[in-house]
Amino acid sequence: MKYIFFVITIGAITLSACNNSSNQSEQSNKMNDSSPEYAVQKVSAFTSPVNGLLQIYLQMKNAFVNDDDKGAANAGNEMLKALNDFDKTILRDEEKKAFEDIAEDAKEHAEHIGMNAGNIKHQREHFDMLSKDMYDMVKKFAAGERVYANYCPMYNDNKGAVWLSETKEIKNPYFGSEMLTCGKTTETIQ
Ligand SMILES: [Cu+2]
Repeated sequence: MKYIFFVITIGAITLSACNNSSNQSEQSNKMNDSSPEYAVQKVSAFTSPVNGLLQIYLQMKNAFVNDDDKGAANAGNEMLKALNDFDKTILRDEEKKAFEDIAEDAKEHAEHIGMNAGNIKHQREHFDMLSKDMYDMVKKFAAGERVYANYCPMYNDNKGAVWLSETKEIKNPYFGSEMLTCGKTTETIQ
């Protein structure tokens, strides 16, 4: 119940994040009545407080899969904004600290991804860290939907790296077209 206000805030953020891609035609059809109040009505109420952040993360992940540095940078900027705008007043006191710890770290990585279009190698280094943060986030606060933790054993000189995905199908965001199917699913997070 306490999550409903969250969802409304995050829903608005998510919708604005999606506007430049798939929602565009839908948006423009409803230009006249698509006030934020109208838009959030469409977001299902009882989902996770961090689902909006997850959606932006998944957009970013898919940009990296497509070797799209600019798309990743856009998502990085959206992520930074969403983290800054996140309404923590809905969280219980004991949750606030945990959220802030993760969010502070995530902001730095989101920011660096946002300002490094043209240097996808460096963006991916931050994506590695941001993925760890998002993993902690969905483990702590629940994702609001099923996500998979996928693992690439080769990234970062074989140190390995995890990413979250909406699908079990391996499409590697750390290597993109260079090694698209490298990796395996290590955990299903409900
Ligand atoms: Cu950096």
